[in-house]
Amino acid sequence: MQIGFRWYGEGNDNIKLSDIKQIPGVTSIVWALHDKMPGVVWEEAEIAKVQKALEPYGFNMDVVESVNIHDDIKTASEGRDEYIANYIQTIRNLSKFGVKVICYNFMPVFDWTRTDLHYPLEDGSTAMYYEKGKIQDDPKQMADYILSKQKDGMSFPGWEPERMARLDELFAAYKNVSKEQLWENLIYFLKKLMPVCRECNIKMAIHPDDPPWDIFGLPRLIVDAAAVDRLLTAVDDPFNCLTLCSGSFSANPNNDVAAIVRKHANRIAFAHIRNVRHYPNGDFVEVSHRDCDGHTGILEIIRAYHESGFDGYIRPDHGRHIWNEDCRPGYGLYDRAMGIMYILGCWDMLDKLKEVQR
Ligand code: CS2
Ligand code: MN
Repeated sequence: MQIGFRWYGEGNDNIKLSDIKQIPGVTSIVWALHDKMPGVVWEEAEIAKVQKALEPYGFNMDVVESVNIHDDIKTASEGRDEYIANYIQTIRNLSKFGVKVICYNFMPVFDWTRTDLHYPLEDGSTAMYYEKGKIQDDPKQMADYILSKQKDGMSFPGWEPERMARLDELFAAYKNVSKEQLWENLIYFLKKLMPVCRECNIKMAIHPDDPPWDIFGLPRLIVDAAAVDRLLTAVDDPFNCLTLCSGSFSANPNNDVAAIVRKHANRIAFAHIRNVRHYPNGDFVEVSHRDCDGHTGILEIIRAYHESGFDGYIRPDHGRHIWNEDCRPGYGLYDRAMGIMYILGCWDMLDKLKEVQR
């Protein structure tokens, strides 16, 4: 298991690499070129800049999150093959820098969706909250709210203002895309990529839909264990992998993340550890990584990874905003650093127990 930490890049994140260096165990910076619109080739010179920034700290750049996918690929519109060719060129360019895993998602229009980015928790911190009743029929209202939270030019991945300005057009493009067609489009995309992934030794690791259900009438695919089975079977290739995001799946209390880990450990390239707490009406809030603070079953999930001999990348996912930190929603330094210590604490103890049991 290798620990990663998501960092948005110089000038795009208040967190410094020198801060991350002080968190025990971190070896990988989970990065992206956040100013690239979906569909555009990531050029070698741009990738080289990130490499140069990471080098002094000894961090590797093995995991990219995300190379976002153009809507024409998701909707099978006319630009799809051209955008797939660009994606393939990006894979080739990334491979020159030793990248091993590309995290991506196949969510129509929106990436993660929340209704309150700073919901007050009882301990005085704030965290991201999803109020089911608010996600009804007005996507614009939600998009405006999320966009209003972006400041100092730091846009949220998947929420590019340029795309959000074309919301009507985007919704129209998905109007005739059924769930089955979206599946076909995902499989078409992956099949085109697999030979290149093999050649470049880069795994494509899909992130589940967050939350794992349809919103605003848009179909969402990667929502439960059955969908994971379907994806991994439809393109049964060791380079077709998962980013198993515990918090995204467990927003639906029926999802058993540890069972997915046990079943598919060899196809999980990247693990996100996030804890959520559910409310009876279907709302949920993100909480600390400590098992008993939420309902995700963090201990069981970590145990499942450990027992499976997981040697992929793992990172803490969204955390709370604590100690008055001025940070990106869900992506502060402090709570995620504590998340890492929790993951490592569990992992080291499991290692120890295994050793004494020998
Ligand atoms: C989120 C997503 O759950 C998460 O990690 O912050 O934005 C995620 O990075 C993307 O959906 C991955 O493509
Ligand atoms: Mn995640």
